[in-house]
Amino acid sequence: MSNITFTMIKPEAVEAGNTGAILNKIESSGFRIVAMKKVLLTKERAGEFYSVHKERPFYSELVDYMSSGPIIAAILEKDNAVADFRELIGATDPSEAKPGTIRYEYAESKGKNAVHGSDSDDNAQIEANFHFSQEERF
Ligand code: IDP
Ligand code: MG
Repeated sequence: MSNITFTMIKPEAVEAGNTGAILNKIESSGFRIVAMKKVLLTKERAGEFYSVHKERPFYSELVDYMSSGPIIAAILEKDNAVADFRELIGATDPSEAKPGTIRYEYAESKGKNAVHGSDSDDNAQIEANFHFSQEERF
C-alpha cells in the first residue's frame, strides 16, 4: 500500500473560487500536500492524462473540458491515501455522492465534478509523475 494519491481541482471548481474551500477540506481530512501547482493543460496533455478513457463516449468532452481553464494539480500524502481520498471525494456523479463529500458539495455534473482522485496506487504514481518531478515534492 502506497501512501500517496494524486488530485486535480477541475476547471469549473477553480473558476467558481472553490479552490481554498476544497483544499481546506482535504487538509482537515488529514491529507498533507506534498506538491501543488496551478496549470492550464493543453488538449494534448489532457488527452494524454486521460488516455485510458479514449474509447469512452465522453472522452472528447472530457479532454475539451479539462483543457478549458486552469486546474490545481497536487500530490497528497496520508495512510491509505488512494482509498481514503476516493471516499472523501464521493461518487463520479454528484447526484450519487454522499452528503459531506467534495463532489456532493462542489460538483456541477457527472462531467464537471470538481475533483479528480487516483483510482489505484499504481495510477497515483503514474499521475504524480505526469505532473511533478522529484524536485517539486516536499
Ligand atoms: P472518476 O473521476 O470518479 O474516477 P471515471 O469513470 O474515471 O470517474 O471518469 C473520469 C472522468 O470523466 C470523470 O471524473 C468525469 O469528469 C468524466 N466522466 C465520467 N463519466 C462521464 C459521463 O458519463 N459523461 C461525461 N463525463 C464523464
Ligand atoms: Mg477515474
